[in-house]
Amino acid sequence: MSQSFAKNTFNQLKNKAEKAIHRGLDQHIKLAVTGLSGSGKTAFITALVKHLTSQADEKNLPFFDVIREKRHIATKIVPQQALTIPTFEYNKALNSLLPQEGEPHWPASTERINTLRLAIKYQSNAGLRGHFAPQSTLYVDIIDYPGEWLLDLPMLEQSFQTWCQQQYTLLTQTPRLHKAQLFLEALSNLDLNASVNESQLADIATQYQQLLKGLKKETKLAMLQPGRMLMPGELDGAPLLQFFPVAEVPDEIVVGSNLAHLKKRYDAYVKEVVKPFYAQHFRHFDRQIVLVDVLSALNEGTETLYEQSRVINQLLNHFNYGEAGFLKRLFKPKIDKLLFAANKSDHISAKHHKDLALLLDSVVHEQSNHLKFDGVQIETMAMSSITATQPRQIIEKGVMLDCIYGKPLGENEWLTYLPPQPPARLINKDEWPSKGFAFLSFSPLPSPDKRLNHIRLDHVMQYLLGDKLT
Ligand SMILES: Nc1nc2c(ncn2[C@@H]2O[C@H](COP(=O)(O)OP(=O)(O)OP(=O)(O)O)[C@@H](O)[C@H]2O)c(=O)[nH]1
Ligand SMILES: [Mg+2]
Repeated sequence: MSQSFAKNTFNQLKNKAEKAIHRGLDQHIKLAVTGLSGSGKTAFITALVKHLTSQADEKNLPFFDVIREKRHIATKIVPQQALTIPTFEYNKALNSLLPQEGEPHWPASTERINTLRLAIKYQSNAGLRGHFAPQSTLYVDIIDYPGEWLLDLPMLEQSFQTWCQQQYTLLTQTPRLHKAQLFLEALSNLDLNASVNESQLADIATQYQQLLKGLKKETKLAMLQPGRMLMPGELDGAPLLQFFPVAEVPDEIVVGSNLAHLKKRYDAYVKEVVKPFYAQHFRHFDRQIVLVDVLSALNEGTETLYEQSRVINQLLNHFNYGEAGFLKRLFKPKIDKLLFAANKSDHISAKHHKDLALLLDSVVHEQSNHLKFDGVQIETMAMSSITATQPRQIIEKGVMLDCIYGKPLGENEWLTYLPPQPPARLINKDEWPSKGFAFLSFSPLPSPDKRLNHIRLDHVMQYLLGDKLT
């Protein structure tokens, strides 16, 4: 009997110790904000900081437990841990959304990697019950980066040969084919087996870069590689970037030939650019939000929507997932909670948010099924980091219409408009509406009281951080 008493006491102590260590370990988390270019990463981070640092009230964030339970003390940006990476320019982003004077505008597209650390000070539940550590701080590390750079991650597993097969095939199909004519013509004049001709390679690489830039500007196609051709950062003009896909790469390549040079540059790009970027910044996350701009993809049609779906599913292969017991996390952090967010849901009426979430659910179904099996918690939500519209109900011919009101991007007039209903699952070409979809984009709303509005950002915070703030 005394033995079992001792065992029970020991177990209780062990439990307590584990809980204490657990609490200690949970003081830091790394949040992966993932999304293709234009999906809303920078806007999301700006909104997260703004709401936590200056709008953290119950009315604004009712579904974030730490706020609703009045346990949030204060949040602020604190010095980051990574000293070699520039700091996220929060004030710059906020000033463009809430300017002292003039029209608000969206923050610019991100050109280099940057980071930010948030400290959330709160009253722990344990503290409320009269135990030790009444106040705790959760540090949240976030990085922001050009979405284009994310597109390179699949290249980590591809040889020059397999990359060419994939990319060249895409260039010879709709919707790329007619835009790729000039590049394909220039390529047909290149003798791959001839001795290297640096200037010809540079010219064709420039053509390829123009093609990628044109595709980026005019479409929402997601498979545009190499990403640094679109957003070179410090690599602008480097020979490392002067490569492009060719029709066929034989197993044996003539030494010193044009083809040998292309392969060498591809290999160097993967080894010296993609790998270090991945190794330094894309490991060791604890939580992840994947922002997806499903509505813009719908605007363009089936090819874009399916390509976006393929790329997102592929990208997720590059993060570490799994159940994160405290010992496991100590040695190898893993993402144990993942949120797929159908962003910019303020572009549609509220009654269709559910359809949007269901559509995203079917876009990511392949990976999420797989990850759920491995014990990862997954949720899909329609949200908006920064709402740019207001709901308006209009009665037309006796029927109540749920419209939205806002200023379409690049226009001067305000508009009340009835947005289309998104499909509630991935639809194929035959099911696609004959006129396609036409969702509008909007400028940010002016805000005299200097507050930002959101849709379900509090649900997002609760899902990603709530359990770390108990
Ligand atoms: N209506 C609405 N539009 C948004 C929202 N978030 C982003 N946008 C729009 O999407 C655009 C891109 O958002 P960013 O936050 O710059 O996207 P990003 O993922 O950081 O893009 P890169 O820096 O290019 O990788 C913005 O300029 C806005 O037009 C949102 O919550 N609501
Ligand atoms: Mg950005």
